[in-house]
Amino acid sequence: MGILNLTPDSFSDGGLWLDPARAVDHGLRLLAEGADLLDLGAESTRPGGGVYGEGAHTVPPEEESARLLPVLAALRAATDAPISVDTRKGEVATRALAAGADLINDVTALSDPRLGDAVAAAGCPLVLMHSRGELATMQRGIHFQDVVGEVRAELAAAAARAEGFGIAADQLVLDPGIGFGKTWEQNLALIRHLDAISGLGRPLLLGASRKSFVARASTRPDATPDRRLGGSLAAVAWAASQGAAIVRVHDVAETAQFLDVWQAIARQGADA
Ligand code: HH2
Repeated sequence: MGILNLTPDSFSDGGLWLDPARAVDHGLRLLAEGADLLDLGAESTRPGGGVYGEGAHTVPPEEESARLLPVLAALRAATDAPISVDTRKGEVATRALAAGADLINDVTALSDPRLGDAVAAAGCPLVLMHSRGELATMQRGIHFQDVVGEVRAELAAAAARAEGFGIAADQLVLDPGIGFGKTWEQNLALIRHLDAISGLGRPLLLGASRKSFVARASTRPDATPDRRLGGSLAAVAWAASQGAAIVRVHDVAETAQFLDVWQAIARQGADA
């Protein structure tokens, strides 16, 4: 899944793709580089209370839609590849689905009931990502006793909530929410034990690309987001080895090559 952020303030690529024509070109480039699907986001969700200070500002649905819809419409006309829209707002999801989006990626796992209604009406896939608390403060006062077990239980509860909207279990993709209300060590534990979440029986998505835990866990804790590819690939390797269905990444060409070679080596092992 190639990330296309149509925002002025995303933590790693904010402001790069504000011009709709450039954004469309970048989306098509990500597909040419090997992405199987795109994730369009028009509101940054970087959490507050930690490394990102007060975090991202909430964007009104009108503004989010105005950033999103021209790019979505142009990409829809240019490609049949699946297009995901990263939004937590039912109003934006409804408009995006009407404009041809194929799936909705909700980092708040149905905080807006109208998003549940929109997905149920469309019958499309929905990514339910784990997070705790409000985006503005979620990096403060983090407390888990058993991060893997608690994230798994809370994702199971989110899946049950989705079914309450009439969303079928087979529409759901689950995501542990790396960086959302977790310490850097807890992020590492979730990646290491992703297979515990696959026990819920749904495909898994991992979004670790360029996140701050990558720098924190490395010998270069000051590495800026554009210098975190190596560590991001380590997370992709752990995701792939535990059967994750989707990795959400900024660096598509490098990740596609990494996975091609990883799989070729794995196949070689199977034949030997
Ligand atoms: N992470 C981000 C945004 N959306 N969606 C899912 N399902 N999983 C994630 O881990 C995830 C996500 C944050 O990354 P990014 O979009 O690069 O930054 P920002 O939120 O600042 O736009």
